[in-house]
Amino acid sequence: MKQNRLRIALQKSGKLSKDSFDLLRKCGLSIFESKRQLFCRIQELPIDLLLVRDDDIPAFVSENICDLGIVGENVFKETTFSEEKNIDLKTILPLGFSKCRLSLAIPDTMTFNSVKDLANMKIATSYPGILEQYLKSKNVEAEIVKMEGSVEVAPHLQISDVICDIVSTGSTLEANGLIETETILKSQALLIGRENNMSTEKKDIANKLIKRMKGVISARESKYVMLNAPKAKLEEITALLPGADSPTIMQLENPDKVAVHAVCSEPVFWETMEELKQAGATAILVMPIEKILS
Ligand code: PRT
Ligand code: ZN
Repeated sequence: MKQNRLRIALQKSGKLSKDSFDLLRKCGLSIFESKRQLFCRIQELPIDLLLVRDDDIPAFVSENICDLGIVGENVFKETTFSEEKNIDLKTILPLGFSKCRLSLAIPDTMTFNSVKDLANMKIATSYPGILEQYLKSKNVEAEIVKMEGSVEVAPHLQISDVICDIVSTGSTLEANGLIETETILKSQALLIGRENNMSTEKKDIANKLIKRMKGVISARESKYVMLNAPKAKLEEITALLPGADSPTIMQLENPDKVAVHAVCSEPVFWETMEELKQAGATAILVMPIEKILS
């Protein structure tokens, strides 16, 4: 009988790949990558990975070639805005990596007060669907020039007046004499799937994987904190622990002191540790958590 294996589309090589592979590895999947390989069979669960260009991932999922995919929100939104037919895609889980933004940027010689100043200008972008929606929402009419890449050189070549492109650190814009003015979309990697149903077998595998992914994502931010506290200061100290549900309190040999152990679901900064110390806590340990299943 043909095995009902779940197929996931991933970017083969690029800014999404490493974190996508790392996430799946942390979910217990062994992945052996090879440069020429397009297909990767997972041993631990009935899952196959299809390694492709990121732009093809929404279509692979909507056309039922794959059941799930990991893609940037920018590419996902562009597909859903620009496809004529109603494509059957949904976001299952934001994954919190490959963060970037889609922004408007102008030459540093140009003055800019508001997006209204872009009326009748030429805007170069690889994201015409998202840009069109944005301009419509602002009641601005401008000419969109579609480019596949190297958008940042468009104003130099007089292809456009301004651009709308992906920004991460901002160094590409700066190197090309451009200034970021408006953020149109904040993006991160998404796990996507179809609206319509999968077979029960596939759904079970997908749900198992999604639960593990959620566990990895919440563990990423969470820390296990251990400290000793004077009993008299216990309330003040536990109130300082960020996102701690119900700490474990244990009596120490010294009758005036207790040990406090807690899972903090929000980042524990140096400032928090300094405040804990000031409140009387000692031996403060902050440890990473690998997995959480709740
Ligand atoms: O070959 P393939 O088609 O699969 O890959 P690709 O070259 O189209 O995409 P890739 O790997 O560059 O990016 C994949 C996804 O990563 C994007 O769709 C975004 O969701 C996300 N991402 C995160 C980024 C960036 N950061 C990023 N900095 N995508 C692109 N960039 C580019 C941007 O286009 C610009 O040229 O980096 C430059 C800006 O970076 P800074 O740091 O100079 O601002
Ligand atoms: Zn691409």
